[in-house]
Amino acid sequence: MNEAQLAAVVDAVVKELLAAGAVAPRPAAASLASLPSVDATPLTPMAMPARGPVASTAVKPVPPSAAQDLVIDLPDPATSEARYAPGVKQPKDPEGLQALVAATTARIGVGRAGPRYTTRALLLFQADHAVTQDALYRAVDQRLLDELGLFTVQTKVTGGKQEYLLRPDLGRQLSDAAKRLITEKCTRGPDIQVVVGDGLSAAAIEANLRQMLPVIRQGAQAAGLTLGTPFFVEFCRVGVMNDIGDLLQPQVLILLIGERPGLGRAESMSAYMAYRPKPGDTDADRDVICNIFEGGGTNPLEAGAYAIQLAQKMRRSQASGVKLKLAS
Ligand code: B12
Repeated sequence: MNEAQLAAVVDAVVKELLAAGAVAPRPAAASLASLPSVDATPLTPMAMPARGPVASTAVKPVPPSAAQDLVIDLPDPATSEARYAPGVKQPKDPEGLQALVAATTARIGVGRAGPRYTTRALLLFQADHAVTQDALYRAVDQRLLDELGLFTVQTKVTGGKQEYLLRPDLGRQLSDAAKRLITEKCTRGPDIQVVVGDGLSAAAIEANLRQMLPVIRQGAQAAGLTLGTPFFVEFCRVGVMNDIGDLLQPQVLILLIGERPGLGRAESMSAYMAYRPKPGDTDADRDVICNIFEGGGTNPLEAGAYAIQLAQKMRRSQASGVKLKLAS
């Protein structure tokens, strides 16, 4: 197919789209410079060379056509208004659909274009996925750790986040250097030991730690409990509690850790807790206060107070996890 034939096909498709109302024609007077740059991607990549400097070298310009009069200008799909607007065209029960969509954060009623997602639904998915990836792959802000006086140790993960994701077993063990530093800096046998771990979301730690840690500190003080020196574990999994318990012998260990982010929700932190954790313990020996975040989850201030209550309960019952349930 030569360029003229290609341009003819493009023109035919564009005319069909315009006739069907699937895209809006650009006002005749508008210049190319007035195009909103990112959102207004021309529909036909084949027509693009005519607009850029590349055209003069590689590909001959496509003659002026209906394709060049197009503007596809989608509003930001991530605003809450757009996010919860049903995408189904001509629903049988619009109010019912609106109520369903408003009742859940799940992606329902997103509509479709033929057998595919609409561009709006796809862009929203990609935007939310980007938030997730960002929270997962980046490190917790060092300034926050400094501000809260936390020193950092690492697990046996040495190959960055990629290895962390592929080898959960390494994230459950402290490195030898970490063991030495913890032994050197921390007091043994406190009533409560707080540890912070990046886990699966740096954003979760950044969003909640500044609020929750002081409440735990104050709560422990008010309850007359000794608090060990808190520290930060990079590349951390929940199972690292066993190694820390073995080293420091706290009565109760509280691990504040970033939860696996959901699409578009990355600020959720958990407090995993255990009574006298030791090698060989499993999740059946632990409890978790989950979904700690402001605006819909467990508020970090309340979570801090609750963690202290739970710690006292564990100390009284000398148990955690399933054993604590059975004891109470
Ligand atoms: C991933 C996940 C799982 C995975 C864990 C596998 C893995 N290797 O990652 C699977 C599918 C096995 C799982 C199972 C269960 N889970 Co789960 N899980 C989650 C989820 C989605 C993310 C957890 C996370 O990000 N952890 C942080 C990362 C860094 O930790 P990790 O070291 O990589 O993984 C450990 C933890 O995830 C831990 N874990 C996972 N679930 C639970 C539940 C409890 C009670 C405990 C103590 C530990 C624990 O197990 C992993 C291995 O040690 C959370 C949702 C949330 N909002 O947190 C629910 C969540 C923690 N799970 C929950 C529950 C109830 C369970 C089960 C008890 C369900 C059941 N009835 O069988 C089991 C218990 C499993 C166990 N480990 O003993 C609840 C806890 C509610 C509560 N407050 O007690 C949550 C909050 C989901 C919810 N909203 O209901 N879970």
